[in-house]
Amino acid sequence: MAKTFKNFIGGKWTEPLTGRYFQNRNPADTNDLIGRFPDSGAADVAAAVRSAQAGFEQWSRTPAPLRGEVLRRVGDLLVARKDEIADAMTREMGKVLAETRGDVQEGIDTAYYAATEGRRLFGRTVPSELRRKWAMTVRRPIGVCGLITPFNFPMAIPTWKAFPALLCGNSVVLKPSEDVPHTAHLLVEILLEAGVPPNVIQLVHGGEAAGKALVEHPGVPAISFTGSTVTGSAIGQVCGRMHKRLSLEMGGKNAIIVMDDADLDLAVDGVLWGAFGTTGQRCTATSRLIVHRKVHDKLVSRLVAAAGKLVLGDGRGARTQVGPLIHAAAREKVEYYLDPAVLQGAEVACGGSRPRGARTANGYFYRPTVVVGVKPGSRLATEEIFGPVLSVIRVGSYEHAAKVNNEVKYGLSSSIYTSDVNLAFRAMDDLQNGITYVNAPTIGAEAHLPFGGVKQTGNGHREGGWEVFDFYSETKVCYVDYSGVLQRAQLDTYDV
Ligand code: UN1
Repeated sequence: MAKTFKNFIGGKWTEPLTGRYFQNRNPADTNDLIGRFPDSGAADVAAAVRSAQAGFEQWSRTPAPLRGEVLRRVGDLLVARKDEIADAMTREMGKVLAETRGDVQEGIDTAYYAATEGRRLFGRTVPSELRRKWAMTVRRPIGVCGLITPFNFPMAIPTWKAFPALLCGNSVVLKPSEDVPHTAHLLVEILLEAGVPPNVIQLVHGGEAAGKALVEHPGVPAISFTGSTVTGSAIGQVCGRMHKRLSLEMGGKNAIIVMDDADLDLAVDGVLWGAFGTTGQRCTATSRLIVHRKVHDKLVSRLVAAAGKLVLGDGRGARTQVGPLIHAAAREKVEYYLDPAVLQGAEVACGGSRPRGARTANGYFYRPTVVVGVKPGSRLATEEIFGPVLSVIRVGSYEHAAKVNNEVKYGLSSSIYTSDVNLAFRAMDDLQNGITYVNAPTIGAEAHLPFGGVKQTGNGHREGGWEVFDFYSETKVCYVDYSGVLQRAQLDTYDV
């Protein structure tokens, strides 16, 4: 009998007021039922927000260095339980164990980075234009933060949002993806064990109804969302109307450019990892390969040979290199894009079908796929697929490659493989993305640098690094006039 999980609301594990639950199954073997999780509604969210408001009163007054200490303990607990948590993550999300361990590591890095920020969280002291007057800024917490997270990084992304939010003194309501509720459950257990006061963290499981109620709740002044651009715009409209602070991290159509002077061995390894790691289900995944015609055929034939050898299976298997897609709809989306009508004349060079064989029969597997002859501007070249599909576009020059890279509506990450240092620097100037890699694939962002994209990938905010603390805090300005007389800014002047 699979376990029935609860929400964490009001300082205790609680059943949903809706009385409804959804099933969480292993995408590598749908016969494996992991558990039943609450399908929460607006009343559950309202209870969570009430509790988080009480938590905010306490936590916002806790000194930031102490909040940092709690997060350091969170990091320590994640270190101690890394393998066990990674195993649970692979079971519900599908990617291979090495990758879920990396996902937990990203959470650990985020915890330790936030912990040290508790002893910084700098404001500024600035000279006043008047005598005997100080001017300075301090950072104040905002209130209850509503965090809505996706399935593909079940640990890293909730930590990217929750840890800086908590460090800044906010309380949190987390609504994780229904595809990975178990990881969120484990994370909240760890936060509580580390000493986050019970009202400060709330976990509300569920789908669209719970997410919508959180976004629309007037007691939640800040929302952070990672997911599709379509959902992000719907959230943006509500937040705009309600004057909420909003951080959006959305789609990508990331490209690796391979120039004719590139180290091709390095490029093959990079493209394979970028395109098929996490079964292509990263916002940062390499979904386009823009390759110089002089090396096109050689690179494609090596890629096709290597992609065909990748071992598919349960991510917990020792030999597995590529796990399943997250659910049936994700695989159907991949299949839709590989339909001849959508391919628009492009050609499937490898993959293009579900694997055969008993090992993959009960999961949402799809073979790593390389499509050649993709035309710039076509659907395969411009739309996010979020699966193991690489679209190859042939170009004749760096200028053309940069143009193709930029002619999509997304702008998360990009990459160039070249041995020409001048070209590498030109690419860093020209490519319209939040992140550009040189001689490395489009994935692999580190927790202590800002993460995010331009154009329709985001809305100007960044996660990670030092910039995320701006999102989760209000800047307050304090003026102290100790002259003892009325000094009127902009009106009173003094001799030098
Ligand atoms: C995501 O896909 O939403 O750079 C996050 C990377 C990871 C994070 C990806 N460190 O691929």
